[in-house]
Amino acid sequence: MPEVGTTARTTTPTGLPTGLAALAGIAAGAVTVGVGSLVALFTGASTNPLTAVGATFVDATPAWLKEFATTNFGTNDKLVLGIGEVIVLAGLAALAGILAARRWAWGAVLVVLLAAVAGLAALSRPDAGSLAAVPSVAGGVAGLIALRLLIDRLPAAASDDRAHARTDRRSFLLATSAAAGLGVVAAVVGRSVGAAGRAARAARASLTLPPPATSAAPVPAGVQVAGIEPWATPPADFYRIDTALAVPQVDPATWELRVHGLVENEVTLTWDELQAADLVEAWVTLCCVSNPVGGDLIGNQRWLGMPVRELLARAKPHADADMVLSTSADGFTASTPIEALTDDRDALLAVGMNDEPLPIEHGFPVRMVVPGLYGYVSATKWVVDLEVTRFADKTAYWTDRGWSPQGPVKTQSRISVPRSGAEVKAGDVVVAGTSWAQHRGITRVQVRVDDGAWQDADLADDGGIDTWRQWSWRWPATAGHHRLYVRAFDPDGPQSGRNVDVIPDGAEGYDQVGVDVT
Ligand SMILES: Nc1nc2c(c(=O)[nH]1)N[C@H]1C(S)=C(S)[C@@H](COP(=O)(O)O)O[C@H]1N2
Ligand SMILES: [Mo]
Repeated sequence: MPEVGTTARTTTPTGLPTGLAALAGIAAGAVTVGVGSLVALFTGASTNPLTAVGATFVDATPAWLKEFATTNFGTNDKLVLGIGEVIVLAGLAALAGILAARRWAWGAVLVVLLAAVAGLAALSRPDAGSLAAVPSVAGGVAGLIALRLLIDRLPAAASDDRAHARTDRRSFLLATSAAAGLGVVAAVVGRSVGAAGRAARAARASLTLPPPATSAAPVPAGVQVAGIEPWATPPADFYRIDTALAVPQVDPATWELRVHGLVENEVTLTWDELQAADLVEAWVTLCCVSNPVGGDLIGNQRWLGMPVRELLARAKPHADADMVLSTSADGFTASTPIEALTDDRDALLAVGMNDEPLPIEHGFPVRMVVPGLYGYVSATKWVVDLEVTRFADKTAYWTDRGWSPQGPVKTQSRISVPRSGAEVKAGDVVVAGTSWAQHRGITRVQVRVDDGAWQDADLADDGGIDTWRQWSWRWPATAGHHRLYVRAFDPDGPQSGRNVDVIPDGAEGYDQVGVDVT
C-alpha cells in the first residue's frame, strides 16, 4: 500500500471511502478535460481531447449506428454524442479515483491510458498538426497531479476522532469541488472560445465579396405561398449536416484548392484567383439524403461562386475520368459524377450565400454546391482538394459507410399546412407545401384526401428548375378525421409512392398528415 495520507486514517481496502475516491477521480477528470480544452485554444479546436475522441468515434461509427443517431436525434446528434462522451469519461474517471485510492499506480496508469487515447485520436485527425497531442498530454499531466493531491487528502471512512474526521471530510470535499469546478469552467471556456473560431471569424468579418459577373435572374414575387416556410431559407435557419465536431477553421489567405488526378495539368487555385474569376450567382435548393419523407433537412439559398466547370477546364480532365472526389479540410470526401461538374448547370465553388461570405459552419471560405445531387455526394464544405478519378477506383466518406456512390435528388413533396394532428373547421381549408426535383423541375403537384382521387394543386411561381416549388390547394373539408397525401411530378412523371428508407440513396414515399375536421 502506498501512503495515502499522514493523518489518522485507515489504509485498509475495506476502510477506504470508495464514493469519495470516485469523486476525486471525477474531479481529476474534469481538470484533465479543462486543461486540455484551454491548451487547445492554441493548437486548434480539433485538438481538444473530447473533440478529437468524438470525431474519431464518429468516423469509426458503423452506418447503422449513424443512421440510428440521425433518425432519433436529428441534428442534435452531436449534442447527444458529447453528453454520451462525458458520461463515459466520468465513469472511467471515477474508476481511476477508486483504483488510485487502493493502489496509486493503477489509477495513474488509467489516467495515462485515457490521455494517450485522446492524444492518438488528435494526431490521427486528417487536419492534425504536429502539436495535436499537446492538449491531451497537458491535460493528462494536470489530471495526474490533481488526482494525486486529492487522493492524498482522502479522509478515512472510519475514524475514532469524529471531529477530526469531519474537518478532513470538509476540506477534501472543498478541494474536490474546487478542482471539479475549475475543470468544468476551463472546459466550457475552452470549447466556447474555440468553437467560435477567432481566426476564421475575423477573416470572414473583414471580407468583401466581388460582385457577380452573372447575376441570378430576379425571383418572381409569386414564388411564396402565404403562411408556409419562406421560399428563401434565412441563413440562420439553414439546416446543417456534417461530421465536424469542431468546425474547421480555414483562413482564406492560406486556402488553396488543388486539382489533380486524371488531368493534363495539375492546378492550384488560390483565394485571390478565385475572387478574380467570373463569379456566378444562382438559387439552388440543397437537401440531405438523410431527409425522411416530410423532413426538414432542406434549404434554398442564393449562392455566389466560380463554376467548377471553369476550374476543371484549366485542369483538362482525361476522357476516361467519370468522377471528382472532393475533400474538405477535415477529411470528409464526396464523389460527384464529373458530368454534373462540367455540363451547363450551376455547379459552384461557392464563396457567398445570401450576399455574404459563407457562414463558417456552412463551409467558409469555399464549398461546393451542385444542383440536382444530394449534399453527401456534392456539397463539400471547407473544400481543399479535387481529385479527378473514376467511380471504379475511389470511394467517398459515406459510400464507405453503406450509402450509394451516386446520389441524384429524388422528386419529393412536403405538406407544410395543415400540420399533422391539426384541428380545422369544416369548409375551405388551405393545404400548402413545397415540392422539389432539383435540376429537373416541378411540373405538377397533386393532393389526395383519404383514398379519393388525386386533385391538381395550384403551383406558385417558378424560381427555376434547381429550386423547390411551393403550391397550395383549397380543400372543401368535411367533418371527421382525414388523411391528406401529396405527390409531385417532374418532366419524367410522378414521384415514387413506395415507402423507401433514406439509406442507401434517399427516401421515397408520399408525405401525409392526419387532420381532425370539426
Ligand atoms: N466537409 C464536409 N462537407 C459536407 C459534409 C460533411 O460532413 N463535411 N456533409 C455533406 C452533407 S451530408 C450535406 S447534406 C451538406 C449539408 O450542407 P449544409 O450543412 O450547409 O446544409 O453538406 C455536405 N458537405
Ligand atoms: Mo446529407
